[in-house]
Amino acid sequence: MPQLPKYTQTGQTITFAFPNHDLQLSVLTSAIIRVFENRGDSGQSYAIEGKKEQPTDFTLKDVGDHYELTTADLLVKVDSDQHVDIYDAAGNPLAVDYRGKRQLLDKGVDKVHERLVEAEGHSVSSSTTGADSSYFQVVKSLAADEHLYGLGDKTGYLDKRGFEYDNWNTDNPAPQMENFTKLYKSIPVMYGLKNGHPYGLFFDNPYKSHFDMGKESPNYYFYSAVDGNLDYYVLGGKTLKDVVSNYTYLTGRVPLPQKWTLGYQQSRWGYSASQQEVQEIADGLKKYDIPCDAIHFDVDYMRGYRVFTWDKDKYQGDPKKFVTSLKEQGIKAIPIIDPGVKKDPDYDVYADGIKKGYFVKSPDGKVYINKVWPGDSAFPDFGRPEVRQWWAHNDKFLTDIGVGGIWNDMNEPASFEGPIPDDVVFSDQDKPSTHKKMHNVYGHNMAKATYDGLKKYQDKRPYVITRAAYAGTQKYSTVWTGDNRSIWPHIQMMIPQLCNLGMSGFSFAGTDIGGFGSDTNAELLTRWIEAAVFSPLMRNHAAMGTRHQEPWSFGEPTLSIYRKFVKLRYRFIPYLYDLFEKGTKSGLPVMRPLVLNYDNDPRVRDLNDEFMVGDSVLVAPIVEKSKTKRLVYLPAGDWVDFWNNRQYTGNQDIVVNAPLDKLPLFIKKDAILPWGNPVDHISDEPDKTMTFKVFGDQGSYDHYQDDGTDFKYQDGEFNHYTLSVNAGQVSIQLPHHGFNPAYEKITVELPDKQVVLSYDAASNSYRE
Ligand code: MIG
Repeated sequence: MPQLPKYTQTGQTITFAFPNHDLQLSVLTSAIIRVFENRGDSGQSYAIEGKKEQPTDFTLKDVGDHYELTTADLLVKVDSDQHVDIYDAAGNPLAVDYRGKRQLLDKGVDKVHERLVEAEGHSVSSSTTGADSSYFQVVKSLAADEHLYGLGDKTGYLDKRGFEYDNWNTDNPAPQMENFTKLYKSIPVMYGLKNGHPYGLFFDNPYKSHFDMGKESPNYYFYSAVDGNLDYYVLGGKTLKDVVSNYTYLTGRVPLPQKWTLGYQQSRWGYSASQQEVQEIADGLKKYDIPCDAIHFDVDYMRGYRVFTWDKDKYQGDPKKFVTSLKEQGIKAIPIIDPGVKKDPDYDVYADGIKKGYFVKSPDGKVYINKVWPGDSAFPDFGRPEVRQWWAHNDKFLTDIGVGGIWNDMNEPASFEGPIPDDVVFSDQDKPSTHKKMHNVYGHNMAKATYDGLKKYQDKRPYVITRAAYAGTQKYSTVWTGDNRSIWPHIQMMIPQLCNLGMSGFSFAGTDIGGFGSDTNAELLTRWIEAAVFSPLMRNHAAMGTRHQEPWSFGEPTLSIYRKFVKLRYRFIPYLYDLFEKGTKSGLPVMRPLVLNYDNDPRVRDLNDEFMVGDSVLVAPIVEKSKTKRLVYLPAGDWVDFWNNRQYTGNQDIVVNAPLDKLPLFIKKDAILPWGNPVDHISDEPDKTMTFKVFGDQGSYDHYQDDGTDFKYQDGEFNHYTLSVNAGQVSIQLPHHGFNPAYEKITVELPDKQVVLSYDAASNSYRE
C-alpha cells in the first residue's frame, strides 16, 4: 500500500498531492462537499452561480491507512489509492468507490460481424466496442438495496437502476422508450437511497458524459465524461428531501412564476400560420367553456422562420393589435424562438449578428452554417455574455408586441444537416472554446439570455419555456419534455419523467398533453388531461399533420370530462402557487414521487404510476388503455378520497374504480387546501375572497398571496396567511400583511359545516 499523500489546507479546501493529479475536497456546507481534480479544463460552472461556501466546522484526521474528513452530516475517506468513500455522519456507506474490475457487458464482436450487425441497422453497444473513450470514470459500489433517481428528463422509470444514460442534448424524433439513453437535457445529478440512506452526487461537467446505473453490473454504477475536470459534489442530508434541497441550494431554485402561467395552455404546430385560426381556437375555448390562459405560437407566425419577425401578412398587418385583443380575451400569446438565425444578408438580425461577430465559427474562421427551419442558418454564440445581451435586446421586438412569454425550441442545438462538429468554435464566456464543451449548455445560455431580455423589457417575472437545458437552467426557465407521442407508454412515462425532473431541480415542467407526434384518440386525450391536471406546466400541444386534439375535437363525453378537469385545475392553482412559493425557499418540487415524501417506505421506491403534489395530495391516474379500476398504494397516515370523502388508512393497497371520467385522487387527512374561485382566466386583479377546504377537523396551513405578476413581492408586497383548525374551530392570522387588499372574506369548508370569516382591519386578522 503506497503512502498517504501529503496535503495542504486553504480555508475549507484540502488539497491532497497525488502523483498524477491533485485531489481537492472543499467543504461548502456540512452537507455539500466538492470533489475536484483539475485535469486542465478552465472556466467557471454554468450550473452554480455565486458563492455557495458557508463557514462550516469540519475535521481532517490521518487514521493510518486513510484520511477522514468529517462534518456534521458527512464523512469522506480518502486513501492512498485515491479512493473517495462517502458515508453519512452515522457511518452508513453512501457512495463508496468500487474496488473490483468492471465487467463489460459482453466480450465484443470481431470487426467483420460488427459491420454486418451495423449494416442491418443495429447499433453495437459502446462498452462492447470500447468506443466509450472515457477520459475518466467514477465507479461507485451498489448495495443490493439501492435505488437511484434524478438525471433530469431521461426516459424510462422512476428508479434509474439497471439502465444507462448519456448526457448530450439531443433532438431525436423517434418514439422515446426506455432504451433511449439521451433526450434534450443534461442534468447530471443523481440521488441514491442506499439501504434506506439518502445521498446525491452532482457531476458538474458540461462535456458529453455517461451514467451506467448498474446496467453493466449489479455491483456498481459509474459516471464517465469524455473531457473536462473531475468535478463532483457530494450531497448529504437526513432525508431525501434534505438532499434535494441541498442540490437546489447549490444550483438554484425555480423562481416564483407569474400566477397565470399555472393556467391551462393550448398549442398546436400550425395554428399561428393565420390570425383567423388562432382566433378560432380562442373562440372554441370560450364557446366550449374551457378556462385558458395562453395560446402558443409555433414557428409559422414568423416571416420565413426568421426569429424576431412576425409575418404581418398573416396578421392583418398588425400582430400587436391581435396580441392585444387576445389579451383582452384573457389569453396571452407565447411565441416560439429558435436559435438558428436565417442566413439572409437582407435580414437585420442576421446582418447585425454578422457585423458584430456573434455567430459561432468553423475552425477556419468562417461563420458556421447548418440547416434548421429557415434553411441555411447561423448559430448565436450564447456562451458569450455580450451575445446573450444582444439576444436579450432582440426580445424587445416581442415584448413590444405584448407577448406573455417566450418558448425556446431547437436549442440542443438541433441541426438538420448532420451534427455540428465538435471543433466548431463556441465561446466559453469570453474565451474561445468548442462545441464539444459548450453543446450541453447552449440551451441553458439561450434560456438565460431570454430570461434577462424578458426581465428587462417586461418588468414581470419572465416566463421562458425551454427544450434544452443543463443543471441550473431551472433558475431561468420552465421546461417541457419535447416531442413525445400520442401513445400510452408516453402518458405512463410522464409520471417518472416529471418526478425525476422535479428532483433534479426542475419543478416547473410539463409534457405535451395528448401527445405531440402520432394521432391521439379520445380515451388517451381524456386520461392525459386527468393525469396532467397537476402537471406544473399544463399545455396541450401537437405536431402539424397529426389529428387535432383540442378539447372539443372528439365531441362528448371527451369535451365534458376535459372541461371538468381543466376547471378542477383552476381550483387547485392557489395550492400550486403556494407550493411554488414554498419551493423558492425549500427547493422541493411541486410534483413529486412518493419516495421523496416517504423515503422510509420500501413500497414507494420504484412506484411509477402514482405521484404526490406537495405533501398533501396523492394522484393515481389511469395510464393504461381500457382500464377502469386500479390498485392505489396509500403510504402511512390516513387518506380521504377527494370525490366522496371516504377515509382509508395508509400502508395498504386499495382497489379504486375509475371510469373514464374519474381521476383517483386522495388528500392526506387533516390537510387544508386553498380552493381557487371558478374563473376562465387568472386575472391580474387581486382575489377578494378565498376558500379553504379542510379534510378533517383539525390542521394548519400557510397561504401566500401577492399580485402574481411582478417583483414587488421581493420588497415585502405579499401576504402570508396562517390558518389553523382545532376541533372544528377556525382561526386565521395574517403574520405578514404587505399586499393590498387582503382577502375581504375567507370561507373555510369543514366536512360538516362552513365558516365564513371577514377581514377586521383593527386587529389585522379574520373574524366570524
Ligand atoms: O423540428 O416548431 O419540440 O414542440 O412544435 C420540429 C415545430 C421543431 C419541435 C418542438 C415542437 C414544435 C416543433 N419543433
